[in-house]
Amino acid sequence: MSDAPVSAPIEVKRSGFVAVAGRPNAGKSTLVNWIVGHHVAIVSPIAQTTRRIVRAVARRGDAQIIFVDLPGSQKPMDRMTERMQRAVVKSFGDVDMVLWVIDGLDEPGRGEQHVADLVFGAGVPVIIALNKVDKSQPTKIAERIMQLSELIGDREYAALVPMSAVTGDGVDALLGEIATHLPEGPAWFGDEDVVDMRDEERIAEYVREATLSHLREELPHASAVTVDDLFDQDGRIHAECTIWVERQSQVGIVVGKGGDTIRDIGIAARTMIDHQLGAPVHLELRVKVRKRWREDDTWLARAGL
Ligand SMILES: Nc1nc2c(ncn2[C@@H]2O[C@H](COP(=O)(O)OP(=O)(O)O)[C@@H](O)[C@H]2O)c(=O)[nH]1
Ligand SMILES: [Mg+2]
Repeated sequence: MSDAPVSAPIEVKRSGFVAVAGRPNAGKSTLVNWIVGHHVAIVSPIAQTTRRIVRAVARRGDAQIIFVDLPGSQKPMDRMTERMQRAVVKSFGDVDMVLWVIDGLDEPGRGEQHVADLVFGAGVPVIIALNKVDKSQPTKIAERIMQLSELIGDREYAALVPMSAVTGDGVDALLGEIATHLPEGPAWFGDEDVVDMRDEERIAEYVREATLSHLREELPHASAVTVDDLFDQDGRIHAECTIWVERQSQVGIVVGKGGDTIRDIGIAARTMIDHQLGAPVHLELRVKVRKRWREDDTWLARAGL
């Protein structure tokens, strides 16, 4: 046995909930995944990938940071997005800080102004992450910062950090800023906790991500995933899920020729679930039609959306 002193874990002295806000596609979920080092939040190039709020726990020195990954902030277009936006605004009331993620590749316009009004209305410190600098030139980044400061006006923010959620550039500096601006507080989660979400929700999310990566056009928006049955069978997760679509014609697209597409979705989802939940999974997928589910409050509530 070695005599080397075992360093005691650093005690948590500061902690807090940080709302990760921004427009759809800014890279919020990618950033949260990078920071916690796990694929806790699903990601895709399609706007509105994030429908469920994910809480992910990270540690930086004596600070415990709980990221609240939110759906993108935008004008609602149906009952579902309206419910999502309500949940986003409500979340702002329960956090210690807002991390405003901005897509540095987009010229900030009215959508970003809408988000600015929301984040500065939260009444907590705001930290700005100017994302996607891996795809941007330094002069372009400087120009973006100028445009943003114009948009922000005399509203105060705690820090602005250019970064990339894909390469990790600037993420360390960003974490430093977040930790510095957190209030004193206890650890809300254990050190081994990474994600605060039920297995059922996580499985639904992974199936949804697999679905998104195999479907195009209007289908990603028209589809949703629910877990109908979930139990443990001799150390194996048994999950039965439904992929919901809005029209009969969409069933065929999800199923694919000879069942090809749904089989590929199943394989992708199973790999992800095995890996992230740390147990082999037996996954059964089916496709069902529910007309106008995006407008059906009762159904949305039952589906957890
Ligand atoms: N080049 C580049 N792409 C990024 C970066 N961060 C996110 N993306 C991409 O942007 C898209 C949206 O990311 P996502 O995390 O789902 O955005 P969210 O809607 O804000 O959660 C995905 O295709 C990501 O791969 C980044 O730093 N650089
Ligand atoms: Mg997201």
